[in-house]
Amino acid sequence: MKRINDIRTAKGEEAYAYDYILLCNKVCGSAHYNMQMNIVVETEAEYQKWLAEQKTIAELL
Ligand SMILES: [Cu+2]
Repeated sequence: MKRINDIRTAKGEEAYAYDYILLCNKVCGSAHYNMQMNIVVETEAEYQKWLAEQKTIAELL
């Protein structure tokens, strides 16, 4: 997305902003009405950086 937005910005066009929401598609329980998550779209490098910063369960205990 960065490449596309760099091109759009160079053209003087507004950058795209993606905001996806994941919704549960089954009536799975009492909290189903509020089962949603924000999906973040990143590059592989950004994901690997985020992953390296996460703690393991053992580190959290
Ligand atoms: Cu659900």
